[in-house]
Amino acid sequence: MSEDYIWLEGVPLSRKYLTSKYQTGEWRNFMFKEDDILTVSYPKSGTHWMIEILSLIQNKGDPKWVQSVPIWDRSPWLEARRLYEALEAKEGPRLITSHLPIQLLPKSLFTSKAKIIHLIRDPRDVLVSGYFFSKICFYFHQSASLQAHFECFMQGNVCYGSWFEHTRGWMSMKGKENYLLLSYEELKRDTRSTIEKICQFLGKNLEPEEINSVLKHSSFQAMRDNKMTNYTILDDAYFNLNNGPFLRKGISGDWRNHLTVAQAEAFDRAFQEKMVDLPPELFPWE
Ligand code: PPS
Repeated sequence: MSEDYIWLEGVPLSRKYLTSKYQTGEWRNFMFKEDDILTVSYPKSGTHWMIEILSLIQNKGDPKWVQSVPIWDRSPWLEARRLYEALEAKEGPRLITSHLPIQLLPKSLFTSKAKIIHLIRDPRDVLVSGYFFSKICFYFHQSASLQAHFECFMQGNVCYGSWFEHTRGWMSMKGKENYLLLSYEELKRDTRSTIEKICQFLGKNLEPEEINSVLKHSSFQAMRDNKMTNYTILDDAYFNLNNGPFLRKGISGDWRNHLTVAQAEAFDRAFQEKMVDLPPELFPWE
């Protein structure tokens, strides 16, 4: 597995995704601007859903942009070399994405007023989603079994490192006015209210019918059908979509269909141990 990753400050990152000089963390020279909107998330937390929503909010619900420009060009990942170069040339307000843990972000983020949306998801669903993702994405190490993936995940030996550390790190921003913490679960449970919360955070006023359009075009089915979002336009060097679609199930609680009782219990113990000092209401799942 180790050949799939480079380790930066103890965090495993995909060698293939970063490529050449970015393996030393070149993106840390990036200059954030006041009107940037950064989505940060541990992989498989609903990042693409958030980007689709933000892309639609930026256009007051008009789907033209999401239907004509690939999602990775609309909100480039900071740590992906090709996308980083495109980012620097972009006019504001820029949408930017990152799966990096907080300590690997550029210093300029913390002195700017750029808005940060931190999206979290039940880590058991993240784990299961990541296991299936590793079968279709060449950037991620593919474990031989769910049990093997479970062990790697619990040890933080997966792309972007420990979910626990990643989540704690970004949550340390809580209370800052340019930081919004959201969960996949609340987005699922009450999508409209969560979209309204995002609009309020961004200072965007959308009419009810514009919100309806955001809802419609960011639905699971709409995103699955949108070739600018579902990765079907990329060549086979990145994904093997014969092993499954990029948008897999889009539900909360799928871990119940995959984790054994022993795995679920081991997970609960680890969660208690590592997150015990944080208020339970930050984690809105059962
Ligand atoms: S990535 O590749 O790490 O950036 O993945 P990420 O986008 O963070 O997360 C992928 C999971 O989000 C689900 N998804 C959605 N769920 C509900 N509604 C919408 N619109 C939606 N869009 C993406 C996607 O299906 C992945 O979850 P799983 O559980 O694998 O289905």
